[in-house]
Amino acid sequence: MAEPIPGPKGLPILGNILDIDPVDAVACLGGIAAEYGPIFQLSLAGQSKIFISSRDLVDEVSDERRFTKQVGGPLAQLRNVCADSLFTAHSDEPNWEVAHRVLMPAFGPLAVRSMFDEMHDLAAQLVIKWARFGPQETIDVSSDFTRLTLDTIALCSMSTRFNSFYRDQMHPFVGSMVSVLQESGKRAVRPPFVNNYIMRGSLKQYRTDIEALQHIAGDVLAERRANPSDKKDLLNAMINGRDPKTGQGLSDESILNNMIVFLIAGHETTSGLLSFLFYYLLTRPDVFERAQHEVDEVIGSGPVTIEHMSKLHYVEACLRETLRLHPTAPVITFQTRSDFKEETTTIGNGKHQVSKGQGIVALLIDIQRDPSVWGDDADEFKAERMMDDSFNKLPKNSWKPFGNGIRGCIGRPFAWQESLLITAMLLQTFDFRLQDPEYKLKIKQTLTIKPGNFYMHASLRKHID
Ligand code: MNH
Repeated sequence: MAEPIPGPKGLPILGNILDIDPVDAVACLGGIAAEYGPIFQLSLAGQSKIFISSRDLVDEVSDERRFTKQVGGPLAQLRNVCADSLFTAHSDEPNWEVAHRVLMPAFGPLAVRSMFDEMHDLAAQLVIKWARFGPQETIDVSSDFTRLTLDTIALCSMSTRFNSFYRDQMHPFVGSMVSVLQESGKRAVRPPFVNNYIMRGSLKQYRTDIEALQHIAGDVLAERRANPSDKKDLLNAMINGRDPKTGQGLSDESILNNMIVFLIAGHETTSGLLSFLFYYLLTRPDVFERAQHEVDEVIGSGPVTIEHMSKLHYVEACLRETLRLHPTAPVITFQTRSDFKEETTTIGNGKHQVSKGQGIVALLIDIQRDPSVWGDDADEFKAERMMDDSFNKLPKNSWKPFGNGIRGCIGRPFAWQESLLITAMLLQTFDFRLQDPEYKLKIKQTLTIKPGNFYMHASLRKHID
């Protein structure tokens, strides 16, 4: 017989909204999981959500014959910005399939290799900035990594230079994007009547920011149409690509929506990954030494090239372990497929019933620290468990920072190459120290997570002249 799913009692109308601290919602949800167990239920903004936090449960909902991605919460709000883009489309929307097939080759390993020189150009800008700063200047780690990842996705996806390293104020796109993301997060936990009738000031600003994003993307597209090039970037892939199955191309609207989505999905997650990685490198001298030693062995003091990328095995293990402890996109949400025949199905080995359309939120931080997979030292950073041999033997669905199946991250090879490259260049060039040797990791959350108030110093290594 089905057992009810436990959870804290909510208040009428607002449901459990007061149980969630928006500044660090994920930690709060982890706290509720510690009290109620690996599956619990909450009512948020009038909707019931199931939360899961064990590997076995996420393994069940990862079955794509029964379940698929649910576009709910903040993602559903993001549809106000980019409609049925790759990231925000429901799985049964026709534009998702078409965009997926058109864009897969453009994000494939070969295409990403061809972006190496542009990635290198921007990575070098960061290296030069920190070198000119000198060892006394304070580096705001996440902020400079955000400049890097944002400029990289803008250059590689639409051949536009945001030049973030040369401005105090970020490019206007960034301001509007940050506001839109924050507001989408807030709207997701407010009832619709509050969003649309009470918060009129916020709504007006939200609309202004959305228009600004569409306008900037629209200018880039118009410029490319006026000056066509044969460059193999993502914008040209969207303009010229045809779906091999239907022969369809992407409409201009769809191109704009996806351009905005690449910039949104393609920078904060990678910037957070690099920031958390540096937190571990700086607080674990043994890890730093081994990673820097590998860079010295593989690359030496010459230029970093594409051929080096597949040889940095320990650095790669550190990136994987960082994403295990701090999946920078901390939740993914599932529901039963729209073409699933039954009205209900079960999870928890037949124990709990879920009905069609019920949202199931996978708490990746807790899932990826499940002691039944990782042992009692699950909370510790141990890159050894992520070296190729062990990584390839992990139980399936125990490490999923890039999401699930066909709705998983299309930008993974892109993010990986970008992260390996900048890490190699930084370790080759600098030694680092924390600004505050007593720094304790704080998590700052928007839609993604990153370390809060994390500052460091960089000094040129002795052998570099
Ligand atoms: Mn990315 C989907 C994590 C880098 C573009 N990405 C996802 C999902 C996760 C994710 C998790 C699934 C979301 C969901 O189920 O709702 N992404 C990451 C992480 C990094 C990352 C942890 C970096 C580290 N992503 C990137 C980059 C790009 C990108 C870089 C673009 C260049 N991601 C996407 C897109 C999707 C996605 C687009 C949606 C794919 C789809 O649904 O078809």
